[in-house]
Amino acid sequence: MRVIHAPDHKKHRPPWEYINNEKFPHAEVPERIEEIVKELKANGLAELFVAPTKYPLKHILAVHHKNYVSFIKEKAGLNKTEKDAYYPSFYMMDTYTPIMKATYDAAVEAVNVVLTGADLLKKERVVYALSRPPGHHAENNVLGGYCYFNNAAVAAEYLSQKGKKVAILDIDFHHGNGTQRIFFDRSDVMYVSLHADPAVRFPYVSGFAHETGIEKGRGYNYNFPLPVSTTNMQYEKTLHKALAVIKEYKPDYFIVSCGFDTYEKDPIAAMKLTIPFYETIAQHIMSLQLPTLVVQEGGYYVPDLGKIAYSFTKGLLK
Ligand code: Q9C
Ligand code: ZN
Repeated sequence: MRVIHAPDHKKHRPPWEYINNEKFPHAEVPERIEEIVKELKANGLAELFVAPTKYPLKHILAVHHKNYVSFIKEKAGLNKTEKDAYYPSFYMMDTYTPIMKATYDAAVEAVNVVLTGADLLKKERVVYALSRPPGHHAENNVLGGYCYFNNAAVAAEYLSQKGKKVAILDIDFHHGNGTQRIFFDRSDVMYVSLHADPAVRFPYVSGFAHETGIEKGRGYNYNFPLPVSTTNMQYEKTLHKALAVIKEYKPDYFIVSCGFDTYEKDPIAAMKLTIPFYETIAQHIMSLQLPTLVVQEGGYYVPDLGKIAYSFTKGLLK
């Protein structure tokens, strides 16, 4: 196992999110990742850490429209200090996802983190990519939900070359509308997601069970919306169903969009999963015995993020 981590994300610090005109301190802070790093290292896993290598922009452009990519770069460049925040008027789905001076570089680096992880799957059975900012809400030309470039989607596109099949399991609290949309018409990348019912939770507009794919992608998209206050036991039952679907697909690679906002104390979510249960989730994931790339998505209760990630990691290492 390897853990990929890089420092550039720290300068990307969105100050506020606006929810119905009201201003809230932003949940997606740099300390999220640093807490995970601290705890994994404190538990003797420091030697697993590697820095990312740099990849050409073409891998991002394979998933995102070129005008969208240059929009983020250009607007980031307009900010004078690291505290300036640009709330875009185009290419956006919400008022939660400002472009900061460091956003473009951080988002590019997050992609480098996951691509480095993808390449390491040649010799590792599992890699944990500590990507930040997160990615699964970002569509081809839409940012939102704290996401700019869709890290998991770029990795999936990269790994799906040469006729390989990739399955993405999304266990973030929120539906990954971006990832779903990017692969909705494709059969070589399957998207399977467990998330809070979108009728009542972000992103509201997608994640319903009837969304099963279009054209060639029909039958390769699976949504498992869950009650907002889902417990370990309910979650595990649905996880079994999701993993059975993936097993039957027989993918060459397995990507896990891994959010820890399903945790019982998460400040922006409401599920009831407990710290030891993340080890169980990871064990179920590893039971598929596939080359597995874990991509960090959400998770906002900073004081316990390290413990959650360590619990999850123990399951990956079993
Ligand atoms: N009151 C990720 O976990 N905020 N993004 C909703 C509703 C948006 C979460 C606020 C949540 C986005 C990657
Ligand atoms: Zn989330």
